[in-house]
Amino acid sequence: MTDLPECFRHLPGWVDAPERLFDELVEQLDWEQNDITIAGRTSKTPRLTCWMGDYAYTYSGVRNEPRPLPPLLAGLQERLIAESGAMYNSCLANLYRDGRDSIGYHSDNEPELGDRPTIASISLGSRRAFHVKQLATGQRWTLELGAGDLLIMGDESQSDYRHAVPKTARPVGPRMNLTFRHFQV
Ligand SMILES: O=C(O)CCC(=O)C(=O)O
Repeated sequence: MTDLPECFRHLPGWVDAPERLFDELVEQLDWEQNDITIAGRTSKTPRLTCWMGDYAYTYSGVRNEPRPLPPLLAGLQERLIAESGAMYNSCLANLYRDGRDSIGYHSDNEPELGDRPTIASISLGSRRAFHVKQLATGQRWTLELGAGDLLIMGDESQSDYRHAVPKTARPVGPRMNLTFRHFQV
């Protein structure tokens, strides 16, 4: 397997006590399951989500009203700003309840994120495969993201690549992902 493109930086085990953070966030966040409309077809998102920050966020035809960022995540956001040198003011949390939950190939390229956004993505809970595809060549990479891992996606990661967490038939427990973003209005 060739190394990931440089605009994806994987830092395994970056979060201290990831199990405790997972348990606290499962309890504390206001999880919801949205309807999404893609190509005129409406269905339930195959995962639970919680959008936090100061601004509403519209993607896949859904307007997400923001919840406040809990103190637990505000501290983490400060550490991520120091680690990556990028700004963050919002967080999208995803909860994959089991292997049937997933996110299809996409990029985080909403206009409010600006050109060449840097996204800091933290994984908690069960290990899952993370797929990356280069648009120009179709080349693909697979990365295993485990509890406490940080993935920083910067530079051309959102313009030239797509990423996904596919469904798996393997018996897996719940996984949470926190993607910190800088929302500009
Ligand atoms: O769960 C992940 O690792 C990725 C989540 C993601 O791609 C997103 O929220 O846009």
